[in-house]
Amino acid sequence: MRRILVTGGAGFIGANFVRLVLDTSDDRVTVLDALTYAGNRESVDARAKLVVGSITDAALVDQLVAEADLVVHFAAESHNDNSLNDPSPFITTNLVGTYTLLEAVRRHGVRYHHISTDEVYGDLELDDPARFTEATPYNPSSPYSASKAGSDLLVRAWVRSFGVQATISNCSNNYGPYQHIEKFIPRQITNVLSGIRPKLYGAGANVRDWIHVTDHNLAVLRIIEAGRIGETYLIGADGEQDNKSVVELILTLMGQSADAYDHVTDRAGHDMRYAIDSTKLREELGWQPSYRDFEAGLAATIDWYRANEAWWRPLKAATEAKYAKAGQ
Ligand code: NAD
Ligand code: TDX
Repeated sequence: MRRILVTGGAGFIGANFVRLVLDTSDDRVTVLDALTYAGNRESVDARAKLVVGSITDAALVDQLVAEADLVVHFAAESHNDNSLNDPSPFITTNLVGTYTLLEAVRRHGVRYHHISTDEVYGDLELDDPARFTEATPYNPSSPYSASKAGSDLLVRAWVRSFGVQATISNCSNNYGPYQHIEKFIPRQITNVLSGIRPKLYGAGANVRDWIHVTDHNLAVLRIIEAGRIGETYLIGADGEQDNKSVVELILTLMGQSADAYDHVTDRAGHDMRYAIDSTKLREELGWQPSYRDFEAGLAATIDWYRANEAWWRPLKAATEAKYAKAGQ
């Protein structure tokens, strides 16, 4: 039995992680989450203890880390579009928040796992045969990805300079239940369920490397179990799809005409393509994705949003109003 502190456990990936841990172990979980616009109390499994507070609150973080055997750090400002409108909370939460956690795990000698993104590597051309590996140089494009890149570098420095017992994972785009409806896939599903046409940025040629959230979290558990301290592991499931194909598939699965969507203003600085080579994770730690059929995973995700309208409906009007202001 471990005592795990999960930051950001009321958000999309963290909430799924908490469920997975509680379903598959006798570990005890405390969630530290500020319940920003992206956090939802109802996403937190009732078997976990929820502490509402910020990862930038050094006194609170110190107390919670002192009571933990392991910290898994998901909390972040996570949406690129928001970081273009106002970078400030991205700097505070993603950089100062990570720093605050690192200082606490350093003081208390607690094992730490850092959740990050493939966006730290910048983007690839559509026809580039290369994929991101652990050796790819950092080259972030947006305030969001720059703040995540900075947080990763803080972790590496705290390992090297202070001997903090940490691992890092950089994962590709996740989909699945409990994802905030500002994000691409749930935005389009809930648009269709609301009688709104899906919105595709620009031509929709941009490629994302999709992975089911459960596969991401199983990889994180495997890295915590067997990953080498100080190492970075890339997590990806060979799921490259262009945005236009994803919108068309959502519409088809939901019984609509595949072309019933609108092209809207493109994102500033929009990364063209992300692609992960997860050979290190697969060969060193024996991880493999269990969701290999994107269409089936997407259909199950659509079913989840249909069945859980009470969870997302209160967010819909405000989320769309924010996009409308940006012409998106
Ligand atoms: P999310 O926005 O759904 O959830 C973030 C959670 O963090 C929310 O519950 C929010 O309330 C909480 N939070 C924000 N600021 C906080 C603060 N100062 N103190 C405490 N809690 C705070 O994000 P997500 O999609 O679940 O992403 C989780 C992590 O995974 C992030 O670190 C993100 O960078 C990373 N990641 C996400 C993806 C993806 O596709 N969503 C892919 C790779 C990596
Ligand atoms: O309405 C939309 N229409 C659209 O075409 C939205 C919201 C997005 N898009 C495009 C932009 C991207 O090319 O879809 C793609 C996916 O967009 P997001 O869901 O905003 O994800 P992305 O910017 O790729 O970042 C995601 O993956 C990496 C997460 O939000 C990050 O937290 C993670 O680090």
